[in-house]
Amino acid sequence: MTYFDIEKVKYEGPKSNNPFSFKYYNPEEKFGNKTMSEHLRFSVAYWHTFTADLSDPFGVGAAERDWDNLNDMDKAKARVEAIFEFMEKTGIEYFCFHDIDIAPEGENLKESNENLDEIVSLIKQKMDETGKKLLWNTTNNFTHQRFVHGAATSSNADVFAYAAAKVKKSLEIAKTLGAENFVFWGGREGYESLLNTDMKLELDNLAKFFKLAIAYAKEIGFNGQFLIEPKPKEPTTHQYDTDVATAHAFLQKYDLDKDFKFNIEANHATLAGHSFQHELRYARDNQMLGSVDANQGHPQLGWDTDEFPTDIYDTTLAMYEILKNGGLSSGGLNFDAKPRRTSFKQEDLVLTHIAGMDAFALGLRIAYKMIDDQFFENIVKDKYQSYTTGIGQKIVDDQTSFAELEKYALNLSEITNESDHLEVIKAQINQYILNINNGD
Ligand code: XUL
Ligand code: CO
Repeated sequence: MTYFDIEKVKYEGPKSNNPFSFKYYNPEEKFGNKTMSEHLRFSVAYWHTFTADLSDPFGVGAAERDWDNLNDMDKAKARVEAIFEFMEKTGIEYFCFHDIDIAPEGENLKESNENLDEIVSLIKQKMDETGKKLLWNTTNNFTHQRFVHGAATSSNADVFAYAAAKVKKSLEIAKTLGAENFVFWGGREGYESLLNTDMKLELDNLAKFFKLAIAYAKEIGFNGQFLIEPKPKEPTTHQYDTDVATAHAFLQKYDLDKDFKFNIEANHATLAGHSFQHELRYARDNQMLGSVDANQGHPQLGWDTDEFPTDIYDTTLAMYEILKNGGLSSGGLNFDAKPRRTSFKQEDLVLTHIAGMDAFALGLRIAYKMIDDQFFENIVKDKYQSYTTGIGQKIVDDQTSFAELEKYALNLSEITNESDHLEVIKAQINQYILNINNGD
């Protein structure tokens, strides 16, 4: 059975009119010592692409999928066939999933685990045949009603135990499939209201949960990178892993910061009132940038719309941060993104990924050129040059005191500041975007 009636998607360059071709993503083209494919490490998200039906709070599913009418386990198996064909045709090397994306939940935990075992062995066989790799897996500890008060932060200790059992199974799957990372997104780790919440106990428990997970990973020899995916709200009013800075402080407080990095999602950054670049920069500056959920929000909608990334301004600045980080190491660019409900055909799954891959490929091309020219570096060097000599140098080197600074200030006749010319910088970025050599 064939699910995508197309040839393998090829690079045809920016002048091509073929929607099933790459305009900017040329996988083998080299930038420095890495190919585009090695820089970008694209990944497909099982949940949006093979499990979701495009329902929203106001409407039922709209997606038309070949596996719609199959029963639970047959549907799960068809999806495995479909995702591997999809990765082959799009040239995407990685995939990611939650436990419940790949196999239906049974009547109880034991049955759910049996379903998982059957599908995981099918996935393993497909991975061995095709060489495709698991970027990360994770545990869905938020959809089922048992997680109504949270999972690791639930007020009900039975739920803490159940959530732990599910993560234990997911870690075993990660080990079996050689996952390069393991993600924790605290889907319901937060609160509806502080009026009835013991925030201290909940945060202590969350840290204990992570320590137990680390101990079990060590015990079974799973060496993938642990990642936390911050998000400020939705589904809870307040999510504990609000943003990178908050989650980093939490990790440091509980002495967990050496065991984790961050999986940064663009739409979560904007929900937190930050730019995507801000979250990447904060993580990079603290050696905590692990992986990226590549998507974008909608400027007029205030929720997590998970659109495919097409804004090249954003992808350029994201790729700038990633290149300056020396790449993503074991991480990648995972399309945690879904077609709009109006793009309901199966072929839209391919077309949306092409759009996202091209947007990041273009971002890589532009950011690479900017770094080659030391564009931002020169701007920043000029701006902060007062810290490279005299009193500025002393401040940087911890060689001064308030008394000395007062003496210095008393002797200053006048303070002169320079203009930032920020609008010129923005105009120059436009020039970079418009003048980029598209590999022609
Ligand atoms: C939810 C979200 C999740 C995580 C994995 O907003 O981004 O899909 O990426 O649980
Ligand atoms: Co995500």
